[in-house]
Amino acid sequence: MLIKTRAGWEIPESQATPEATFMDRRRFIAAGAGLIAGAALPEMAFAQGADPTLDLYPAKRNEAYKLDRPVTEEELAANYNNFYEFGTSKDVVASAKRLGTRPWTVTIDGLVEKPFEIGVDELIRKMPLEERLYRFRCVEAWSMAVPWTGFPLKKLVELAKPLSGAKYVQMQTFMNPRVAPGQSQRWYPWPYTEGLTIAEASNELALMVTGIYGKPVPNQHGAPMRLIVPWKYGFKSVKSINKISFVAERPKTFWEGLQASEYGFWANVNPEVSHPRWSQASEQVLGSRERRPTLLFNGYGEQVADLYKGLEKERLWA
Ligand SMILES: Nc1nc2c(c(=O)[nH]1)N[C@H]1C(S)=C(S)[C@@H](COP(=O)(O)O)O[C@H]1N2
Ligand SMILES: [Mo]
Repeated sequence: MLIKTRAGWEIPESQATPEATFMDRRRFIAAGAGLIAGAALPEMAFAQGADPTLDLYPAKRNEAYKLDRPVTEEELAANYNNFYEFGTSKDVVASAKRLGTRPWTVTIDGLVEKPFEIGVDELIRKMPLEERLYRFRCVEAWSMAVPWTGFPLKKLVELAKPLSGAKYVQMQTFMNPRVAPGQSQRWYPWPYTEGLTIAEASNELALMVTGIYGKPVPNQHGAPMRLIVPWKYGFKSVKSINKISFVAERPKTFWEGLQASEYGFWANVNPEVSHPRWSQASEQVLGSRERRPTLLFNGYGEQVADLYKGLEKERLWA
């Protein structure tokens, strides 16, 4: 039994400025109208055996990726999550356990030589897994630093063999309101989708994540496979992906569909560009009383700034 007390680093409710704030108001209105669904869902427990890829962990760490701060404690990162499919609180561990992550089929389609489906374990075994220490910055102005295990998204792009007309990669989360109560809340544009340009997806930093802290990634962090793009705000790093589509037009993302004025397509981290409702100049480091200055591109400018040359007219920051 976890006793809930507020840790020193937790942001008091009065100061919290989460992505959900404006939605809470809408939900309140909907609740009043009796529209809330999903509250009476049967508890569905999925008996899951050992992860079929367990033997691949821990993967060898790639020492090229260094941190400027301590690694966040595993317990903290694992219990402070955003996964709206399972509710808007940070406490989704129990709820996310309902998601069955095996068997898990990933569909690769759109403008590719030949669309295909592949089981996630077969895909993971085809790919070169490595561990990387990355900083992570949520648009809500908290941050962490964790060891992810995964493979460069670039390798998956190569496997998919996109046609020349493909300009963007769209990644989509599973859709199953029976296990994910949040998906019964119809004012959200489910399923959760995110997108990158092919150039961004082919950047060395874009990591398809299958593990964290030297183990397969647990459900609340986006099992069995999620994206991590550490130079962008956290909402770009879509969880529990089951479909990857190569497309010609810029895909509309979940957060754009919800509130385009606050959450755009590019969403690169920039301390000088405030969110409409709060400053992005500094961040609350999980597990510490410290606020740190936020870095341009979350400190990854050297690797990614070139991607945005010639795009200065775009709204590159969230
Ligand atoms: N499918 C899905 N992916 C998601 C989210 C979500 O609600 N659903 N939240 C995003 C946000 S806002 C953040 S900050 C990160 C949080 O990742 P973590 O819980 O593993 O730290 O996941 C991102 N990916
Ligand atoms: Mo976030």
